[in-house]
Amino acid sequence: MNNKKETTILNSYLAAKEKYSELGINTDEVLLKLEKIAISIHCWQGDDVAGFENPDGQLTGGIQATGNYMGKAKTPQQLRADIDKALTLIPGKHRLNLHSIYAETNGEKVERNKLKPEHFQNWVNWAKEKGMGLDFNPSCFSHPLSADGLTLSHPDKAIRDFWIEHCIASRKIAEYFGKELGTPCVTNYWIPDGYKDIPVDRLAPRQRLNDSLDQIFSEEISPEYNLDAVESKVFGIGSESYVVGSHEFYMGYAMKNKKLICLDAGHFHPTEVISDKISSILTFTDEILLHVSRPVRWDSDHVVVLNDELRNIAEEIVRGNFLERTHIGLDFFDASINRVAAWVIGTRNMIKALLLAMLEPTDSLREVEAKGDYTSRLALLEEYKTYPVGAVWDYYCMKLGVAVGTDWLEEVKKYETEVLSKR
Ligand code: RNT
Ligand code: ZN
Repeated sequence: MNNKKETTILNSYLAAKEKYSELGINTDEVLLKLEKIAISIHCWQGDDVAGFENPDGQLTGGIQATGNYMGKAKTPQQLRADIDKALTLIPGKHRLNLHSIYAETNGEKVERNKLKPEHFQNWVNWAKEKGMGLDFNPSCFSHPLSADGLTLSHPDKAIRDFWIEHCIASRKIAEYFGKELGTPCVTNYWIPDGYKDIPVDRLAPRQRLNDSLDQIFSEEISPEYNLDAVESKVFGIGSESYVVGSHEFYMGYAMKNKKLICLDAGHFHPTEVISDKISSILTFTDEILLHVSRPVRWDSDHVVVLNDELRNIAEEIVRGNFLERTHIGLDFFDASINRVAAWVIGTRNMIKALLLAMLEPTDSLREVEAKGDYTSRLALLEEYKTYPVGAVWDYYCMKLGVAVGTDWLEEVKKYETEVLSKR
């Protein structure tokens, strides 16, 4: 960046700083706080949730990545290179969220219930080098034993046991991540189980799932190394009429068994939002996991944009003082655009939303609200929307040595020409 550009960014920042200080906000302090927030970036945006077990296999489980953009990562080396590229364009230090299908088995066929920490050693080494934490997910989809859409709730005990063993193996891998990297791994359990058409027995599959989860979690693992989260869903492709792991099911399970609830933004009815659920759940539990995503008409997992719901999610976390108790994970996969750009856009938006929330004079707004002055509440909230957050954001990127404004796009385009287009 040339000096002139730098000076402009700095001057704009100083003007913005002044403006926010009138509201009692110290932007320097906000940026130091923002730098400490680690977003859990999902590895699966890089290869359309394919993994390395069977990269050309079909993605099943009722989730879909649509599009056929060139340059998809096909090997662990390519995927890591793409994530590395994305990370250089995202300010701050973050985490990587892996799925068990990203194991590296050296060409050997290792069944999912036999996976071991050693199959993730390259990922651990990679994370260590960067001082990053890892999060994890057992993969209960895209597998012959999940072909009929049932896994942990399957009526066949042998199939259920396979998936229980897979989840137990995954939990051990997660524990290893936590030990090696010095930060607890959040392990998230999502299963596709459900029925396309109207079931007769809604209870038995849920009882079986309850029992399977109890078996998976029967061994104590220190929360210093691993935290378990369970993710509900309202419907999936092929499970339109019934989902075993519904919201109520996992709410009950998590409360009773002291697990984290994972709220995915795309897993509720179309007008239902997760932002409103955070404060309710955190009234009763210590921590929560979010899968920040963007559903468009259905659970489509579009790249996260800076829309009202993203802002509301960030506001809830910041206003409620929940930053320490919320694990912010991303969950989207768009195969129709440059995948590195997708990561950069979505993650930068998540951080921007947090910045916006942190620049709000919440205490004074709370006072206005407590007095019943809803006129001022609305008026002020609307005015603050056009405060100069952009200047603070640009300065933050510059300060952390990351491309400012649209500059990152040029770098992604260059990477596309030099690397992605040659795959
Ligand atoms: C599926 C869930 C789940 C997956 C990932 C790949 O609807 O959202 O979290 O997207 O685990
Ligand atoms: Zn999810």
